[in-house]
Amino acid sequence: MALKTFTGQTMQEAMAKVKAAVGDDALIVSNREIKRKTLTTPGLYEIVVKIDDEVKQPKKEKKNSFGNDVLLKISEAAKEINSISNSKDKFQNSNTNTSNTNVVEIKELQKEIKEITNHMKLLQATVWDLNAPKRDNLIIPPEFSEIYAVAKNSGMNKSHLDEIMELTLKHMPVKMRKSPVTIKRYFNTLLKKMIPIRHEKEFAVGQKKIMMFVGPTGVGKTTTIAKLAARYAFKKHRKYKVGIITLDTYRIGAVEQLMTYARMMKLSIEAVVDPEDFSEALYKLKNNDIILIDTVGSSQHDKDKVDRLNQFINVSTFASIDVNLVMSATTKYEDLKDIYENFAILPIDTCIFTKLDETITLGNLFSLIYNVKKPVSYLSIGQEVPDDLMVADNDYLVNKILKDIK
Ligand SMILES: Nc1nc2c(ncn2[C@@H]2O[C@H](COP(=O)(O)OP(=O)(O)OP(=O)(O)O)[C@@H](O)[C@H]2O)c(=O)[nH]1
Ligand SMILES: [Mg+2]
Repeated sequence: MALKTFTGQTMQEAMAKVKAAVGDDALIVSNREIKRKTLTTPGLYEIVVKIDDEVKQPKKEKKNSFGNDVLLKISEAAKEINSISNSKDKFQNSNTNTSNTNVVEIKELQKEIKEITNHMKLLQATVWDLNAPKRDNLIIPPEFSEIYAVAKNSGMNKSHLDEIMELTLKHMPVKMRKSPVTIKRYFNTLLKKMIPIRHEKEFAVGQKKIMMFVGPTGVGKTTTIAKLAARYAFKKHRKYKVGIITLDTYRIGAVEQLMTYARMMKLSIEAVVDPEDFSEALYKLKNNDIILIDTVGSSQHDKDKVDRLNQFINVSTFASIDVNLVMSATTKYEDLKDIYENFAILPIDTCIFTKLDETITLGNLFSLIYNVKKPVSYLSIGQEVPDDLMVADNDYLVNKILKDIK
């Protein structure tokens, strides 16, 4: 008896493959949806069937040679391990001089390893002492070395890290400081408290929400809007009426990009060029619960382009505009800070970070938030519309920042 897996973009397609390969008598062991169909990618469904030995034998030949080689090696290794453990049993049972000598040798070896480990720990602490960061005569003790190194390598700004360390050392009870485990737990909790989060609130019927998305070029503003539109219109318990306005009418294809999403989701969309037309567009979409506004991406140094957005923000009379600064998590701290400072001529309410899937360090993101003290509202973790979006979660962020620490 063996198991064989068949996949298809739909369950029907996977089933057709089962029938073609094994016939009508196939015994299905399991079937499941691996990936649901999204607006932009097909689904993936899997059926596992049981096939008997006669069928399996010829098919085994077809298996790729890599799989066979690995299996062969594993089974050979298993045999070898078996024979070694058998001979070890024999040794132990025979109670000869040789086995006694072995036990003594192993004990000696264990003792030596323990001594070397102790030496290494001492050496590590000495090196740490020599290089230990000093702030206002405060020396960071060796027990903090691992957490300090991980946080520093995460892209966190050094002066922020030193400040936090100082805070930790000042407030942490002396007894707790002796154990690296409690230090890590304390540090983890502290970082979490330092990341303000804006939780997603349901809003009352009749209440309007207008959200504008601003930020540098190519960070994922339009994609995030498409994800949020789908989230509010279809994925939440209450189905909100969502309208979209795009101010990005300069670039060829930009309007079309958003139109495509709006058409797929059957949402109203308006394209606006001038601030004067903006109030008319808002009026046209007045029956929507939520209006999402896309803007043209601009370099943070193009002050005129950024400032022009203020003209649109000031036009809205029937609801204030919630301004979301979208930034990529792949941008280093100094650049994030520069982006924030230049976009801060707009009344920024929250930060959204994208492309978390494209980086393994998030200390930069932490440092920006620590510095500007604006809450994080959403995190984008991939290109898939609408699935790769999550509401901001400081547990998730801190665990990623301190990822190397178990
Ligand atoms: N890996 C990854 N790619 C993303 C993410 N969000 C967006 N992208 C990709 O980034 C590229 C740019 O996305 P857009 O949504 O067009 O970015 P934008 O900010 O609207 O760009 P401009 O309008 O040109 O300023 C696209 O290829 C997106 O699929 C994300 O979270 N992860
Ligand atoms: Mg865009």
